[in-house]
Amino acid sequence: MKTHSPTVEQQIESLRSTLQSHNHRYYVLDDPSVPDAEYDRLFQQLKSLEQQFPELVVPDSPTQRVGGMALEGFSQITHEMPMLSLDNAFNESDMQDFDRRVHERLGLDLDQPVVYGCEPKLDGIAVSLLYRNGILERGATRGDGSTGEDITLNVRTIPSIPLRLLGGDWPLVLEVRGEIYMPKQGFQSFNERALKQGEKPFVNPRNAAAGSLRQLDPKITARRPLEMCAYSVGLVEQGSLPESHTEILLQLQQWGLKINPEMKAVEGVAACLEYYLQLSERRNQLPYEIDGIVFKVNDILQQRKLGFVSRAPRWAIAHKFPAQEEMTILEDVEFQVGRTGAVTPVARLKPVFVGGVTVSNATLHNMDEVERLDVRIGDSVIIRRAGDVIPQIVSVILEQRPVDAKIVELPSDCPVCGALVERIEGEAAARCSGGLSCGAQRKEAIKHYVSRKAMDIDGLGDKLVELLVDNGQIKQLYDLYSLEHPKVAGLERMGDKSAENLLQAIEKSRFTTLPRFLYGLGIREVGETTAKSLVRYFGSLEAIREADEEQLQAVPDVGPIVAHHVRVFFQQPHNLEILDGLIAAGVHWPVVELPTVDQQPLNGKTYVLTGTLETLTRGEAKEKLEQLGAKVSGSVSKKTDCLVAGPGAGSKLTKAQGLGIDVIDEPQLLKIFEDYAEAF
Ligand code: 5U1
Repeated sequence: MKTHSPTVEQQIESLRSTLQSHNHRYYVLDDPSVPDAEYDRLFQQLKSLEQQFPELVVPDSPTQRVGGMALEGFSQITHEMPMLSLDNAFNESDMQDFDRRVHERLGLDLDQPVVYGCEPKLDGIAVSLLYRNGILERGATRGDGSTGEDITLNVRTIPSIPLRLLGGDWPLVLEVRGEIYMPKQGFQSFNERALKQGEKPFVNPRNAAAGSLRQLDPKITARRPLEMCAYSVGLVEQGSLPESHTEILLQLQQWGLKINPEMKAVEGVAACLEYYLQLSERRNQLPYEIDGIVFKVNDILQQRKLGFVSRAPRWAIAHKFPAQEEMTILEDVEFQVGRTGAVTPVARLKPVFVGGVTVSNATLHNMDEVERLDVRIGDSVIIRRAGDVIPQIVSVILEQRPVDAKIVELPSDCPVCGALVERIEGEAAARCSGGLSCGAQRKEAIKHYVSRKAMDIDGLGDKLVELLVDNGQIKQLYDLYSLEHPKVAGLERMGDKSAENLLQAIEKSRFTTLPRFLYGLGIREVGETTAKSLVRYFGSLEAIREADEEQLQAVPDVGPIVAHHVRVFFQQPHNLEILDGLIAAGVHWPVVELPTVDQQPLNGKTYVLTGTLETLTRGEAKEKLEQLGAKVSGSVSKKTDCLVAGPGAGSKLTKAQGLGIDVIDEPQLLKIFEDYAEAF
């Protein structure tokens, strides 16, 4: 049979529907079907064909998401069907009342359970998307419910919003309603980038979504990590939809829209309350912010019978979670001194109930943050407490600033020891210059030294350290090892047995490992991993102590800043005196045997790196592999033992597969590093 090559129109159409389907799998179903590189290749093919045949470009082509000029302003649109809001329930009894009202209006007995559709209430911006003949025609904000703003150009840039619906059989006119939001991860990365570039970060993901949609230039919106989740329909013409709310959402999903994966139908109000409890426990693990659960009578006929009251339907309710943001007054700012001398401003607040607990303190991080927030004592502030995160001041209500609001000033002298407080250029933290002569730094240094990952001295908690420093039993770290039983036993809430146990634990800590000891010294920027790397490289404390910054930087993981801090630490006579004191007190460790070349686990193996690595740079991966004895080569050959392939890997991967060479991905490479670190 004779075959015809496809026409340009057919090629273009095929590329469009393939790209649309990949897009749907990636952004809507979170289940990518092809590597990014393949998507990019198809996209470029389509773009190039469209450039050659501009008359074939259509607005719903995947290449046309971002385009056009910035607007002068948004035009107003009228919602053909008003966009409603929801009544709120704040507790179980509000929910029971809602269910009772539903039963009464439907003429049902209370023992006949109503079926409710349940789903999280996303903390974003409500929008309407109008599809005509399956093609996205208009996107609009909710506005006041009757009139909103035309944000079509901006919604078109959001990858989880289909420009044309999938499948067929859609109504001629279909208005989809839902929430545009910024997932937590995207919000965090966006703010980190903004802060790095000296720009103002967003206060929360909701404001970030609102701010992003309010952009007059769609190119800016396109760069924001926004998503859209559908939760209902508005206008529907010439076509029919299923008879229950949850089935309608499943139908929208079939047409390519994203719906919430937590959506489900349950029977009766008790099951609604159970759903609420279960989701509130998982709230902090969800990848997006939610502020409650929405319950809707599932049967559309029952919804019609129930109708509306003012602007809210009688068939739906939002059961809200306790607020994660509240307003309160900043009563004072105090300064705390940490282990490394960092002088940190801490906000003392008028107690306020937020995120399920009463909050009276919040961190202000450093003076840059105080200045960025422009916060003054006496100000009304918004406090946020999400999950177990330390409460934060997110913004100041400037309109409510009292005339006598006091500017927050960094003290010139340390509030604990009186030494000068210094603000070093390029560093966010201000520091007390008192070093270990500062009581606060000494206490923190001891707490760190005895902590689990360092010397692991059981029974020596923070309170006891404070007591021992305050009553003069410990002046320097090494005094730990000359504590006397009667004096310890005489301390508040101690006694003979606890004192004995504590002294035994201290005794036991004399025999440790060099990485633990090094970490326990509390050198700035030297965490557990860096301590291990230093020991693995130099083998002894003497060698680390003598190393200059250049030699230190030869250690994997050690850059100029860490090298500088290590060098400075070992240059301070005071620190050397403490070190020698600890060793004189009997702290010791086994001699570290540096692996000889033939003991290195990857000795003689050749690795090749290709594609993108997500958690490591190429340089870091190479360094670590070399440290394990491997040779890292730039090209694949018969001599290659293993190819590490990240996303976007191309010809090297094909070649390695052809030669039957082992191929691993980044997580497998990390596992090799981890296994070696454990063996160390
Ligand atoms: N999940 C969900 N959020 N939300 C918000 N469903 C839902 N329904 C809403 C609103 C305003 O309104 C209904 C009346 C359609």
